[in-house]
Amino acid sequence: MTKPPLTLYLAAPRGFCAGVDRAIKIVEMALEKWGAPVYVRHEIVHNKYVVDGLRDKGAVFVEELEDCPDDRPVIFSAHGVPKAVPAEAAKREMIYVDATCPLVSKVHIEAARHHENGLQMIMIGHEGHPETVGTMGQLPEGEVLLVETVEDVATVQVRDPERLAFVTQTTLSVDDTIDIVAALHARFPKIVGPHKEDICYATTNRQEAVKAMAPKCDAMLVVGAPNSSNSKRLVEVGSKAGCAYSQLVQRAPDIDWRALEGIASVGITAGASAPEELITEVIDAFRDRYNVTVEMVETAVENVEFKVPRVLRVPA
Ligand code: 0CJ
Ligand code: F3S
Repeated sequence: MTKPPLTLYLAAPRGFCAGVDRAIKIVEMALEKWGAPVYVRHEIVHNKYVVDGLRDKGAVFVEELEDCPDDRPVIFSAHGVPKAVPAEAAKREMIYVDATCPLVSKVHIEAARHHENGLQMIMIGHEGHPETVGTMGQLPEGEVLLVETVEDVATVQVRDPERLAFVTQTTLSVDDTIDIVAALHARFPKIVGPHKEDICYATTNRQEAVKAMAPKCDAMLVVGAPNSSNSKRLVEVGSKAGCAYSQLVQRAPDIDWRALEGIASVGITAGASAPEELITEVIDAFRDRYNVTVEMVETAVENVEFKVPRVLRVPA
């Protein structure tokens, strides 16, 4: 039987960012240095395949520090943790390694600096997301107000409109955030903050590639997990940029082949926490069913790398 032709557009950049790469390396190197079990507070990155692979090597994933014993090392996930978490680990004299992405730590430092200058903080982020919880948890309760939408900006109750600063989650939609920042500046002309927002290079680049790719595609698949903020944003960006069928898939078996009937082109990308193996698995599933021609849609070249913490670079 002859297979139907299909153009497969592959976004670049896609998949792992420097912070995810570093966080996974931290767990692997900790296992080498200290042996199993090494505890990890929260999924190191939001990907089941990555987490399962590390669990097989001896990592134990827990949600809270209180679920860890005192005498085993613990690693904090790439998304960051409230200040109380390392403080508690230190109090319990635990060995801990912070795998918070350096670009998230940078936001933590900014928030602390504004607070020291007496400014009340507004965070643009998603309620309950670990990065938002971690960044808000850098400052005392009530010092960081959360806004998720332009509508929230209209109703947020601040202490003093003249003494405000803002930070953002690193994985937001670039376009939605422009509107929220504009609303903040309009309501609070004195508010201080980053030049634009705190969205990281990886989030920005993956959204740009999707914008370039989406208008060419009959359908778009984003390889990523349902709890991955940056992956979900790529699905939204795909729909908004003109690809009506834009879907998140964790792995090849999730592809809804019936929904793809009659298509001639598919765009594929992946969130920052999705390993390339899973992208290859999805591409191979298309090759099984179609006569595939692959075309790259490259909008940026990345060469960012982050060092692992010193404790893992020196011999035991
Ligand atoms: O929060 C981060 C520093 C991004 C980590 C990588 O992506 P992921 O999917 O684990 O996390 P998000 O839900 O934040 O996108
Ligand atoms: Fe860091 Fe951005 Fe990746 S904040 S973990 S480089 S998605």
